[in-house]
Amino acid sequence: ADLDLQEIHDFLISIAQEAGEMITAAYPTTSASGTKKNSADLVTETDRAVEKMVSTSLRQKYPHIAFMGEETYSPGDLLTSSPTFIVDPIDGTTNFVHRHPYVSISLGLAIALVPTIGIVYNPFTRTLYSGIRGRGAFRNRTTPLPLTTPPPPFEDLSSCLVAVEWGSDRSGNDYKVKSQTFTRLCAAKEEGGAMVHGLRSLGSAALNLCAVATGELDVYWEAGCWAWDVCAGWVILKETGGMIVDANPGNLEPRVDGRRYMAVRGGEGQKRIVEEFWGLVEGKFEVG
Ligand code: LIP
Repeated sequence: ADLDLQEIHDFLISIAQEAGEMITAAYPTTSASGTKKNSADLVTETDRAVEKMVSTSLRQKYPHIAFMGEETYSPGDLLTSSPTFIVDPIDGTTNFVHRHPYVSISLGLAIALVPTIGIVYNPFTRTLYSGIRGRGAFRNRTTPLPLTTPPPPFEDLSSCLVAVEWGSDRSGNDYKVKSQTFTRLCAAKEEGGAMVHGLRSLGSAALNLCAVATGELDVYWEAGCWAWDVCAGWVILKETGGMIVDANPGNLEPRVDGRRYMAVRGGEGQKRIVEEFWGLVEGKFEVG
C-alpha cells in the first residue's frame, strides 16, 4: 500500500518531541554512560531508552515498516530496499555526555534506499528541521530552507566554512586521510592548502547536514559515520538544493549506508566546490 508520507512525517515530529523531553530531562553521569568500541565511542542509558521508546512507538503504528537504529544495530544487518525507519536516538552523544548543547535526535525514513523523510530535532535549542522528499524542508515547521534564496553563488573553497568530524576511530589509514586533509584544508595556498575560512568539528552529523541545508555551513565532509547519522539530514539537505557525494573522490551517487559523505550547500558553483575539495583529499578512505 502507498505510504502517507505527510502522516508519517507528523508522527515522527511528535516522537522527536517526546524524545527531546527524555533527553533534556536526563542528567548524564559517568556511571550511566559507557563506551562501545573504544574510550571515545560513548553510549548512555538515555541513548538506549530513547531508541526503545522510538522503536516501540514506530513498530506499533507502522508494523510493516522495517526499523534500523544505532543502539540495536548488529554488524551484518543490511539496509534493504523495503521502507525502513533509520534512527539515531542521540546524535552527538559525546556532546550530550559533556552537556554541550549541539545534540539531536535523527529520525529518517528510506524507501528503496532513498532518504525520503527526515526529522532532526535539537531539544536543547528547540530547533526542529524537517523535510519530505519533493516537498521542501523547513526549520521549526514554518521557515522554508535554505534561509537565503537564492543561496549565494560559491567563489572557491577558500571562502567556505567547512565542517569535518574526527569521529571515534583514531588510528590507521582513515585517521591519516582525515587529519592530513584537515591540515591541507586550513593551510595557506603557498603551502598547497585551500585556506578555508574555518574548520568546525561540532559533533553531530545530523545537525551538520541541517546547517549545510540552512546555509550556515558551506561544506561538511566525513567518513566513518552511519546511515542513522545522515538519513534524516540527507532529505533536508537535498530539499534545499544541496548535494551529497562520496567523501572519497569520484562518486557522485553515494548510498545512504555508504559511510562516506560530503555535503555541499545549494548555490551556483557547487560542483566546482566538490571537485576542488576532492582534489585536496590526501589518500583514500577504506571504510564503507
Ligand atoms: C556521531 C556523529 C559525530 C560523528 C561520529 C558519530 P553519535 O554520532 O554524529 O558527528 O563524528 O562518527 O557517528 O555516536 O553521537 O550518534
